[in-house]
Amino acid sequence: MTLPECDGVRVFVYGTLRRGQRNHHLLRRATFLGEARTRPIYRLVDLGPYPGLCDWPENGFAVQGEVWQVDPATLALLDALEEVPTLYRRQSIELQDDFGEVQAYFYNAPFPPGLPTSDRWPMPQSASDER
Ligand code: PCA
Repeated sequence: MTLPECDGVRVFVYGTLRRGQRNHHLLRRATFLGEARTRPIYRLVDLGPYPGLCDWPENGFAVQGEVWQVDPATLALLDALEEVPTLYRRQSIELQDDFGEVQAYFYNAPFPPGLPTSDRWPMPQSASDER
């Protein structure tokens, strides 16, 4: 019998945990399973140094990220980094690709109004920002 908790869980990362981003080293014991996109029912809100994933059932975006198989010790590190359950909560996310049960860190605190949203992070510079 396989006990899923012994293998850890699959986590969809979309922000500072992605390859090339500043917290990625925390995934050094994790296994990369592939790039993925969510169903278009979420958005990333740009909080500056990091993004926040939130439900956006109407006019949502297919958010880009990566799926990793994460062992329980690493998961505990990630939960501490993301200040679960205060700043973020970890819950199931719906992807377009079939990775089975996958969880992600959803932003759990109130957003200041008027922040930009996107399907990816870092967000592409808007045309008006280009110099
Ligand atoms: N780190 C987590 C959640 C937001 C963040 O910056 C991630 O990369 O998925």
